[in-house]
Amino acid sequence: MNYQLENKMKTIKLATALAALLIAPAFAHDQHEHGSFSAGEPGNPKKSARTIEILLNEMDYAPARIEVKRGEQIRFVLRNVGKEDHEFLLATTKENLAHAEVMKKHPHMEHDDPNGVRLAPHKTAEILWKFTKAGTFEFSCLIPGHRDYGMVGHVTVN
Ligand SMILES: [Cu+2]
Repeated sequence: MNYQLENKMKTIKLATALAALLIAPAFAHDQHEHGSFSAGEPGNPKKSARTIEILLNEMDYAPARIEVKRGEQIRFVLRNVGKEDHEFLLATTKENLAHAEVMKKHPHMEHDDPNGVRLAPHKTAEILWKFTKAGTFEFSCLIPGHRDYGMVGHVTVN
């Protein structure tokens, strides 16, 4: 193989590998393999769900502690009744703390993920979530300072 052709082949192989990396998450999403969520998976709107309303305020959640059964689907109705923006990010404590570090550098990061939302004052949002794993998870507001002041709640999945 001459030098030019060999280089071309290398480029093609690299491009193929990159394409596979880009396409893989899209496939995973289509197949509902939400391996990237630490607290379970996005809910299925066609299935029944228990509604839990949670109020977001300076600087807490009400209620701040809930219990669910493994496999249960919850429709979180989130209302920001405070005067500042607040978030509800459902994950493990480990994941939220890592995320908090990123938020220190980018405090205005917007969240519109299946497991989280940022709400302006007086806004309401819903998150449909299926708790597929047993354990203790949390919801937290990672706007710098808010978590430390008390914006963290816990979900126990039995
Ligand atoms: Cu907050």
